[in-house]
Amino acid sequence: MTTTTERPIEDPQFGDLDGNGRIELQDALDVLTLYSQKLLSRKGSLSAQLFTAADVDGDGEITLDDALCVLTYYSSNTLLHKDISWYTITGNQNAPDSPKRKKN
Ligand SMILES: [Ca+2]
Ligand SMILES: [Ca+2]
Repeated sequence: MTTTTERPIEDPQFGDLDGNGRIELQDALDVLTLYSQKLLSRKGSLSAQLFTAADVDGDGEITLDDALCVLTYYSSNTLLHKDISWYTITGNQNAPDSPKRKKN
């Protein structure tokens, strides 16, 4: 599979859009950027992998809610050192820590 990304995004993971292994403020900003690009109809070269990484609540769209979820994850886990799962924040059954997914 060939990828055409504007930025050197190595391997975007769920909520970790720049693929650096950490959920940080930058990842929330990246979701916001994708959201604003969508508003401007500049869909461009958004790969399926990046879309899945950005659509953390799994409703099939990249919206402000997704950015807020990433921000919540970042502030809860990184800043406040709580242990809050993606599933708790987003209710997304396809989240990597969803109990449904762990069964498989
Ligand atoms: Ca990151
Ligand atoms: Ca979404």
